[in-house]
Formats: sequence, structure tokens, C-alpha cells
Amino acid sequence: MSVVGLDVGNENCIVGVARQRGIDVVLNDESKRETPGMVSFGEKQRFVGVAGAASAMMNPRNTISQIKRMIGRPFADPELQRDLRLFPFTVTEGADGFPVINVQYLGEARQFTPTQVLGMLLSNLKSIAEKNLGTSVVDCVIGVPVYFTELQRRAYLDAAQIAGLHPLRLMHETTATALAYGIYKTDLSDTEPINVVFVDIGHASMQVCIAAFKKGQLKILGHAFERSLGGRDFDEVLFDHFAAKFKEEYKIDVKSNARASLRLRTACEKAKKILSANPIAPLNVECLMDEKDVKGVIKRDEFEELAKGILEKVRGPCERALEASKVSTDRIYAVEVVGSGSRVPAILKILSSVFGKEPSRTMNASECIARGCTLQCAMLSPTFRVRDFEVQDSFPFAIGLSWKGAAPETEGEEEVSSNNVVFVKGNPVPSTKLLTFYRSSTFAIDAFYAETGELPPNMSPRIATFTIGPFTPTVSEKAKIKVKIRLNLHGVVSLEAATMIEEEEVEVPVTRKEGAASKEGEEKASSPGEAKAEEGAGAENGSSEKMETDAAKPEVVKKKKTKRTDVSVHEVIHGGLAAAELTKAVEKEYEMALQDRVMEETKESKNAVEAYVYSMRNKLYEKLQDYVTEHEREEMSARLQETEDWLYEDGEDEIKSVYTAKLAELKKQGDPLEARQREEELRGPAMRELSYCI
Ligand code: ATP
Ligand code: MG
Ligand code: K
Repeated sequence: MSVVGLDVGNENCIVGVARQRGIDVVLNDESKRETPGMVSFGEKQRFVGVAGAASAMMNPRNTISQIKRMIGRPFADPELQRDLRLFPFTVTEGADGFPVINVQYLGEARQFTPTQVLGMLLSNLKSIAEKNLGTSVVDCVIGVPVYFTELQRRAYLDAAQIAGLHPLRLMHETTATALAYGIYKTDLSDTEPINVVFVDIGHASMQVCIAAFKKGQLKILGHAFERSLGGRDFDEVLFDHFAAKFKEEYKIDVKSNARASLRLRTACEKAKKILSANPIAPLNVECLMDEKDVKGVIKRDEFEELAKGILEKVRGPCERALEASKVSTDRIYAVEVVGSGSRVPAILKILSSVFGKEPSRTMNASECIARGCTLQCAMLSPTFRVRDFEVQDSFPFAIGLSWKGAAPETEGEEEVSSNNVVFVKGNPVPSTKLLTFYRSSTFAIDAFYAETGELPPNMSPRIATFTIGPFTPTVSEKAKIKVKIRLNLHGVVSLEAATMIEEEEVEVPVTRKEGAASKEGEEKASSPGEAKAEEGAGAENGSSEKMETDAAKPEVVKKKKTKRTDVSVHEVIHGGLAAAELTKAVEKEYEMALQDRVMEETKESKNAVEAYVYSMRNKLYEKLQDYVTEHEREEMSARLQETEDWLYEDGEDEIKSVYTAKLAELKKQGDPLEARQREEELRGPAMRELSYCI
């Protein structure tokens, strides 16, 4: 069993693994800790992660980035529409009203859903973890932004399934950060909690949470966010600034050219990073467009002036987090800033003015989410022991249920309020509610967002419809149906179970023994297979199966018995992927992965031929020099030259078996020469030894 935590960012992804000695962030094929969240579709294969980023410049229209922005959002979402204008690739509206990504792949026009592309990315992260652990990876915890809606969370779960992963939890990114902060803190008090603010500014969004830490426990007091506020917005103001400037100075319209736009954006991002540590930054791009080299500079205060609008937006989520957690600034112990987008110095000034405290950067700002997710995975995994630390997360949206007919009764202390909100804003995650309905036939429950204010604009508040039934009441006209609704570990609303509960009177024959009558009354009448133990808070447990004894008929007693029958539930997710589509996507991914593997192996066998040519050529003049005749050397050299030419011409683009055959041919000629050298080398010292003896 693997213990893995994944932080999927709009720009960078991080993979954490747990080993017996602790949590590690692992390196990708390029020995980097951060893997670009990019998938590039090529003529013959896909390139994902590091390789995807490498192809971005050459193939911008077919290289997908910021996939997290597109996940689980309807095409018409204005925020998505705004994002799409910045992307160099083409996204259109699918038949279901959700976006589809259009690319050239394997020489033809192909379409993929954002969920599929996320699946490709997750699959790459999975293989990074597998290479490092040397085992297969299935179980994991994946970070998600706290503002993710039901559809976005479900799309993540689907993408994970496409990648062959099984998330034990989708964990809120800031909660993961809080866990990574708190679990190693040794000075936490039993009674007096400390309140810590976590601010994460990434590439595209900002999240804030306030957590209270006590010994062995963290409790999220409140979450807040700004969906569209991150490092890329700073790049964009610089991009607009320089695009306008270059239009005037060089008469080039960068915005009309996908590749030039991408190159200028990259240069702007670089300048922004320079400005985080320097008062002034140069910006030079060679041959940006129409063969023109462009040059510019930007000062930090100029940049801050350009970015004024964005910087002002940083306050909002901070204030909302304070409000949601009901913590005043004088009760804040620390403000921890994470996410690389927060490296812009002006941001820190704003944070210190809102919280009245100098923000600190004591955490590893880019790795804390992956570390927190890995810790959570270790805690959930039966194979690892982690010190006891309780994570009490809270949910940022209010969720309501609606139904036709009479309202249900609730169990437990909490009441279903009059507006049918079952999970209030700030509700703990996970959490279960038990509702009891009295119904005569199949009925439906709708789950919906009870407050739409903080949802993406134009989003439908509908989440899912659960149809419960069919069932046939046998005792009375209406059956008592208990429904267990759960806000699960992923922050997804699910209907865990529906059970029909009926009280029956049954006659049970009794063999009465002398003096045993009173004892008999306490025993439970249970017929195996019918009675099922109820999980959760069951008011009837124990009391439901009381027996009433009829003194007049000693041989037969009437008992009241509770019969529990599972009722089937059919769920319809509004906008989600149907099961059949998911199965198809899993198969597709398998095919594409196979194609990638074949192409990788082809490259490897081609490289092997090339490597043989070079090494044999060297050997002929060095190691093998004394062991081959002039004629043999010339013959072999000619053969090598011929092969080298072939590799760059006719043999440039062959299938794997052709390269393997080529290598075998060469070896047939070269191996005897090498064998001769080896033999003589062995014979050499043996003979010397012999002569010494004489
Ligand atoms: P998200 O959290 O939105 O999904 P992410 O996790 O991929 O995205 P991060 O890796 O935290 O994002 O941050 C990436 C952003 O940080 C980019 O916009 C990048 O330009 C910016 N960034 C990185 N280094 C610096 C720096 N030194 N100064 C300013 N910005 C920086
Ligand atoms: Mg991030
Ligand atoms: K565990």
C-alpha cells in the first residue's frame, strides 16, 4: 500500500510520499521537485509534465495548461470564458454544455474533456511516485481548492479513476497546509488554542483559512477565497503593458500571434520574479515577431502601480476569513504565507496591514500542500502509524435538500431548518445526517447549494437528485424510510443508504422451561438475514425488539420485531460524467498510454543504435586497435558510417523492430572483434604469471 500526496497546481505539481523515516517530496525525471502541469499532444505521442512544458513553445496550440481552471465548469461560466481568452489552445462547447479541448494529436483533430486531460496529468504524477517508491501507487490524497464545487470534486475523482488512482480523500489545500504546520508543532497547549492564518496565493487563485491548534488537534475556523486572483494576473498586467508598448515602438501586434503571446507572457513572468528581489527588471525577447528583437525595462513601483487593482483584491478574502472564523486580529498567533504567487513584496505589505502582524514564511511555500496531503494519506492508511492528530475541516458552502410531501424527522441534536439547509456553511467535513421520511412509494430528494453568492457566476445551484425506491410498505400505508446523507471526506454530497423500517408482530413458538419465563422476555428475537445493525445514531437500537408475552398462550408468543430492508437509491449528478463515459475514458487513456510507451521504447531503441555507432567507432581506434586487422577496421567503419547516415535519412522515423534488427546486425559484425580483445586480455596476465613461475 502506497502513501502518496499530490498537489496539482495550475502551474506546478508536487508529489509527496511517505517512507518509514518520514515524508519526502520526490524528484521527477528531470530531478526537479516541481512538475509543470502541462500536457502536450504531438504527432506521435503525448508529452506530459516536464516533457509537456518542453514542447509548449514549439507546439503552443496543442499544449494544455491550467487544466484545474477548466475542470467541472460549464462552458458558459464567465470566469471560464475570461480564462479561455488567455489560453493559446482551442476550447469549444460540448453537447453537454461543458468545455471540450480541441487538439491535433497523432496527425488528426481530436477532442478531450478537461477531466481526461487531468487524468493524464495525474497519471504522470502517479508514475513519478512509482519510480521513486519502486511499487505501484493507487491510494493517495489529492489537494483541491476549498472553493471547488461538487462537480469539480467529482471530476477530480473521475480523473483519478482514469489515472488508476484511488483517492482516500480530496483534501482542501489550505487544510493540508495547516496539517503540515501543526503536526510537527511540539509546543501546542491542551487548553489554550492558537489561531494561525494561512494565506495561499498560487498561479490562478487565492485561498485563506484560519485554523485553531491545540495539542493533537487542528480545527479549521473558517475558509475564504478569491477564485481569480493569482500570480498569472500579475503576468497579465505586465503583458498588457508591454504588448501596448511594443505595438507602438516596434509596430508588432503580439496579441494576434499565439506563439509571440506565449513568449512575451513567459518573459513577463520572468520580469515579475526579478522584481520580487530587485527594484528594476529588464525584459528582452529576441525575434519576438516579424523578426524583431524587443527590449524594455520595468521598475518595481511602476509594476505596483500597474498591479494596483489586483493588489487591492488581496484584502477581500482575508477579511472574509476573519469574519467566517469570528477571530479578531489581536487573537492571531501567526500569519503563514505560502504559494509562490505570494512572493510579490507588495502582497506582504497588504497582509500585514489587514492582520496587524508581520506575515511569516516559515513553511516550505511550494511543498506544504503535498506534504499535508501525504500526512493525511498516512493517517488514513492502515499501514502507517502517525502521531494522533485530529483534523477538523469545515465546508465553505451551505447545502440544502428538498423533497415533495411532508418534511422528514431528524435525529441527533441538529434540526433540519425551515429552509432545508442540512449542512450549514462551516459544517464539519465529513459529516452525516439521518433523516426519516414517511412515504408510500418511490420519492426523490434534491441536493442543492443553499446560498449561491459564493458560487461561480451563472452556476446552477442543483447538485444531485437521489431517487429512493421502489419499495412496498407491508405493515401500514406509509413506510418509515431512513435516509443517511453524508458530506463525505471529499466534500461530496452522497446518499449513503436508505432503509425501510417496519415494525411487525410475529408469532414465535416458545418452549417454556420451568422458571425461565422472565429471562425469555429479555432475549432478542432475531431471524438471521433480516435484522441489520444500524450504523450511526439509531434511536431504536436496543429498544426496538422488545417482546410482549401473552400469558394465555404459553406455546406461542407475539413479538414486535423491527424489519430493516435496504431500499435502492438512484443518483443523478447534474452535469457529471456518466459511468459508461468514464469506462470509455479509462480505456482511451490506456490506449494512449500504450502509444506513448511504444514511442518511448522506439526512441530508446533508436538511441541504442546511435550509441553503438559512436562507441564502436571510438573503440576501433582505441581499445580494439591492436586486435583488428586494417581490413576489418575499414569494413566495420564503413558499416558504422552507413548506419549513421541511415539514422539521419531513411531510418529517421522507423518502428522499434527495425532499430532492434539494425543493432543486432551491427553487433553480429562487431561482437567477434570485441570478443577477440577480451580473450586476449584474459590470456595476457595468465601467461605473464606463468613466465614468472618459470
Ligand atoms: P494554483 O495554486 O493557482 O493552482 P500553483 O499551485 O501551480 O497554482 P504556485 O506554484 O504556488 O501555483 O505559484 C505559481 C505562481 O507563482 C506563478 O504565477 C509564478 O509566476 C509565481 N512566482 C513564482 N516565483 C515567484 C517570485 N519569485 N515572485 C513572484 N511570483 C513568483
Ligand atoms: Mg497551489
Ligand atoms: K494510519
